Amino acid sequence: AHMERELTSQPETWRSAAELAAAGVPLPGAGRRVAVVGCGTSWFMAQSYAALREKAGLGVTDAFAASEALLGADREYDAVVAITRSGTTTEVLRLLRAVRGRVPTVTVLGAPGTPAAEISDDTVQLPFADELSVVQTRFATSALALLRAHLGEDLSAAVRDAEEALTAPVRQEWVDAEQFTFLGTGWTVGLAHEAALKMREASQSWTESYPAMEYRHGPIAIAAPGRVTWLLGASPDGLEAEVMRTGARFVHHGQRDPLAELVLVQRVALERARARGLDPDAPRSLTRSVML
Ligand code: F1P
Repeated sequence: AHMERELTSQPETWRSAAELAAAGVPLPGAGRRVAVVGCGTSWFMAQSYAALREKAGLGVTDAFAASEALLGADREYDAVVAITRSGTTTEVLRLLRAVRGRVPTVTVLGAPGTPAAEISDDTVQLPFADELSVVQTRFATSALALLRAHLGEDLSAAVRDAEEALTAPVRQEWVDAEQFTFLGTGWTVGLAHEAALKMREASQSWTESYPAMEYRHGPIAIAAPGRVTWLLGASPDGLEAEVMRTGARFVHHGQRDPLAELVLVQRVALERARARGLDPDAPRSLTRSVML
């Protein structure tokens, strides 16, 4: 019941995240070149933040999987921001040790007192969003909510939409669907990857995810009746018609904040786990923190 309880608390934890951002947090300001890193869910949140920070005009922002970060000596970043719920993920620690002292500021978004926090110059803690579950929900979304608020966004509509997403119907055709492909553009590409990961982790579902326009360059070949193509965020011209021609179901709630739409997908993942007799709190082959 951890995952269900934690995902249900998201409107509240996003509100806390917005308050924390308003109170002031040590995150890189305008004009600084930033590399944002993480693993799994945290990497996807890094991708969303990178797209938002660049769009907000704050400066070059690149997201990397911690294991594949291109942070060689000839890459001049002013700051590294690592997102990590556990603060113990092997690849994140390796990366932080490698850049410490070379990159001027290393900031960790995560729990206090962890190995990652010890290697950092600054830590931004989200104690109200900590989790017991293996599968991340509120920590990740609250971290992104905090980052959005720090970029100056008003999150009140997103919080309202999240409340609505917690009571919206989970359609039986989503619970029964054979396959899902999640799509996004700009900052919602990271959310699409996260939506797909949630469904795999919690419910062993076959899911894929792509930038929306990339989907047309090959992946659409598997779209078919009984399968779902689910778009988060803005809809590119012509995409819906193209998906409809395949017979796949197209899902797009254009009025809802995309981060709140992710809450609905988390609920679909939970329902699919239940329908398959799986315990979403004991996902196959996963641990709360991945360490070598
Ligand atoms: C990142 C992560 C999660 C994943 C799994 C293992 O952890 O890869 O995204 O769902 O639970 O850990 P962290 O560095 O944010 O603690």
